[in-house]
Amino acid sequence: HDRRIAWWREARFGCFIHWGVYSLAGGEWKGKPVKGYAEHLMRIKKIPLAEYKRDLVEKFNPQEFDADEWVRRIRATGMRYLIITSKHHDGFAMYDSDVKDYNIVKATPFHRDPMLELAAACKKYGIRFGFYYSQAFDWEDPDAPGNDWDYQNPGGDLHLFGGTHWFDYHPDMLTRIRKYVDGKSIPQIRELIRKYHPDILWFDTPSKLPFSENLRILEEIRKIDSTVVIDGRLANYGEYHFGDYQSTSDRPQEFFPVTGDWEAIPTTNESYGYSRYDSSHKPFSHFIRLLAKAASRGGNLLMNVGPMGNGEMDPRDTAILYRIGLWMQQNG
Ligand code: JFZ
Repeated sequence: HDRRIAWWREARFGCFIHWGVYSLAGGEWKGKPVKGYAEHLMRIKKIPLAEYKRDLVEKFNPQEFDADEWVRRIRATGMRYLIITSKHHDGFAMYDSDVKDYNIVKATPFHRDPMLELAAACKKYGIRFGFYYSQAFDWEDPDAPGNDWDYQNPGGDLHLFGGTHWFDYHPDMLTRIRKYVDGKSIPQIRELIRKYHPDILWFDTPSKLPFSENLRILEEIRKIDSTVVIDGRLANYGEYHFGDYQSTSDRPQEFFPVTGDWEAIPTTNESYGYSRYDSSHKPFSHFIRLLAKAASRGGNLLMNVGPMGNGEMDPRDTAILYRIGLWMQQNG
């Protein structure tokens, strides 16, 4: 564990990126602003899969995407690692997957693999690289928890605290959950490891799967990769977590714990995915203070940005990154 996490302990500052076909909608649906996390669009508006495909997937063509430019910007900000959404809750793979055709190379007019390009750019500029992967929620898979509009599957709401153990009341879901985990989650995680050799894997919303399933995923990862760093949201049981470090809540004022290896994940505004109507961006000085606070308490800051559907970063985000970079240059 100590050897595995050594680079992460020194890194201190990283870039979290939420980018997917939902970025094209940018927090707007049928001409109206949508409240909440922009990456939760499909769930919030209960968009049928067929419509989500037709209006977002088949239109996703981020021609302005330039991996080199993103990574140079991240490096200039003083960030030392990058974690990007390889698959968020919508179930859509932002990389070339052999497991399912529901991915950016096979299902969009873009036909490129941005994760391959980012992995190469990170290697070139000495930035550690890894993936967010939604192992639990998957609104595309008919057997996964979460989609109660196409499939009537339970576990639909985010229900972070109140909705745990929902599967105890739906024993019928257990075999189907296993089918999803064995048919999509584990094979896709394996392929991410084999194809892109990530330094870190970031999992989320563990309460959407039985603990035993999350643990099984962890075991499968460790069978083929003993060095990839794993966040604490994959398998946790109350206070105990089986990852390499603990992820705090998204609210940085609740920075916890103050001991052990931990990471906070503030986003620039109130949404992780790009939202054109959310202009609640904090000043750059806010993040400098968070960084100092985290570092002084032995934690990392994984600061989130939400690039746009055309592949460019949001100018409101890059303005903040630029100012942080200047400060880092002067105060190192
Ligand atoms: C989850 C995701 O649902 C969200 O879209 C985003 O990816 C974020 C990083 O993680 O949302 C959460 C999960 C946990 C908490 C808050 C938001 N929490 O514990 O406070």
